[in-house]
Amino acid sequence: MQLYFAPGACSLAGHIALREAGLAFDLARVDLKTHRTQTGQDYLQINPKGYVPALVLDDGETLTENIAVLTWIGDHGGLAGPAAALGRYRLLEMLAYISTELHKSFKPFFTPGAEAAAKDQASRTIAQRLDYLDERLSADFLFGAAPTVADCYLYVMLRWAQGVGVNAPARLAGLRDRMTERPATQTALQQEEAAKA
Ligand SMILES: N[C@@H](CCC(=O)N[C@@H](CS)C(=O)NCC(=O)O)C(=O)O
Repeated sequence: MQLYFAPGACSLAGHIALREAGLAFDLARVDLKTHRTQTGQDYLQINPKGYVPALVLDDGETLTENIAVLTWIGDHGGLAGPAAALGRYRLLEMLAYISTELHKSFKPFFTPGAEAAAKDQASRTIAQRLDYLDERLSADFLFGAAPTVADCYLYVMLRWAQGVGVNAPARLAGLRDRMTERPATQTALQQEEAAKA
């Protein structure tokens, strides 16, 4: 299995989740400007959408989109989702919220030449969406005492928020710090940092 990633990008969520799950995988770094991997592969042949993540499974199938990649890792890596009756749907609901409402709100920060007003508006939107999650957080992680793939994704968003100067509300800051301390996260961060060199 191979995870195509760019250091610090949203693919970090899948990277941490794969480590949390203890699944065997290789990493392939993608240059998002040239669409080449570090071994010179044309990334557009792997994911014609051009963006990360892409997860190439052992049978050769390629999965893209964070929601699909993370759901697959959760299902195959024994990362328990929420136990309640609607558990699987609650997890998908959360992944969709993080992907389509939170992740997408960062767009002005990654758009060259975006105006300051667009970034200010984006910061307010991100803060509102983090507040929504913070008010509902009642345990160490989104669905209880152990992290799910949704926590891995939220963690990346919380790192980005820090990077663009949006303060995480207290409970979410605690979740971010707990995720940072986990060995899976530490290894993933070190590997992605080393891949920049
Ligand atoms: N809808 C996609 C979005 C993925 C995405 O935004 N990837 C970014 C990195 S966080 C990327 O590769 N951007 C480069 C590009 O769009 O060319 C998903 O959820 O997987």
